[in-house]
Amino acid sequence: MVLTDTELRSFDENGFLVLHEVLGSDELREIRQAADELCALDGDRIPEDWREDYRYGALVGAAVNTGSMLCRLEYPLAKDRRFLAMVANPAILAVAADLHQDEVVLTWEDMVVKTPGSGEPVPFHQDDLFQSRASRVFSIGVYLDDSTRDPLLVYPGTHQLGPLSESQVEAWVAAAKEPPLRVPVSAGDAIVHNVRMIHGSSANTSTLRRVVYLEFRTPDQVRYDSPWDEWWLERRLSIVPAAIRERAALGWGVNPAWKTAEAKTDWSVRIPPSPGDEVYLRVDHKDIAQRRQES
Ligand SMILES: O=C(O)CCC(=O)C(=O)O
Repeated sequence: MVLTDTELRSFDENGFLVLHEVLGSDELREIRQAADELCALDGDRIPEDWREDYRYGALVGAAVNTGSMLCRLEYPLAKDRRFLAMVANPAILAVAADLHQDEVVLTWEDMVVKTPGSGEPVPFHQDDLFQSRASRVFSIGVYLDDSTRDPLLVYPGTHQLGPLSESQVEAWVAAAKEPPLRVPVSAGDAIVHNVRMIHGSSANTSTLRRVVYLEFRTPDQVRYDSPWDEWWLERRLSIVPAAIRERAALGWGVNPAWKTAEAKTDWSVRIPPSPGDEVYLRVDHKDIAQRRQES
């Protein structure tokens, strides 16, 4: 275990946990460079088969896919091997394994880009797209930039309300007696959040803020409590082993602050083996719905 009992209890009670210095300075520099390069692409310079992954305008609401301000980059692992290597950061995998107490599989990856002056807030919400209904899901948001002036805003404990509709979230927030809690962090830190905790952020008027969100579930959660099936799971299972190999190939270590993560984790036990040799780095979330329609 890398998380203490106090941290585990706090996560259960509040629905979020701050992890400091998950990325060391070298890894942070590499990931930022990868993000800079991908964010700098626009128009015809974006390879054709990546275009649908570049999202503009706002993450939610009427301004989704409007204008030219990048707000989200989907499926980053296939676009730069450094993002893939980051998935195998020992701190990230050890925290995921501690919180699930089981094998883990990556079920979501994207980069939120809050461009300064874009004016688009992230309205309060629970993450409900493709969600598990009966079991706990969490996402690890790795910060590439300081969020001091544009932090994540959370309502601690609200994951305990269970799944809510958009209008129920809106009503709950309107009636809340306390303002949301600001959770500012530094570049290289991460915030784990229970996807049911009500969270959001204001319009970014300060500096660029990018966060890579990595959601982990267990293979059985995917099998028995998710919209996906064994076909999708098999492809997803190839990602973490590929990330471990990529990280070793790049020679990336662990930030000294998380040395125990490396020492205490026996990856061969916690990471289910990939069912085949093929590596799938862009396993679309919508594939299952499309395949069901086609069959
Ligand atoms: O990083 C943020 O401001 C929130 C992003 C978020 O909640 C989401 O992408 O669902």
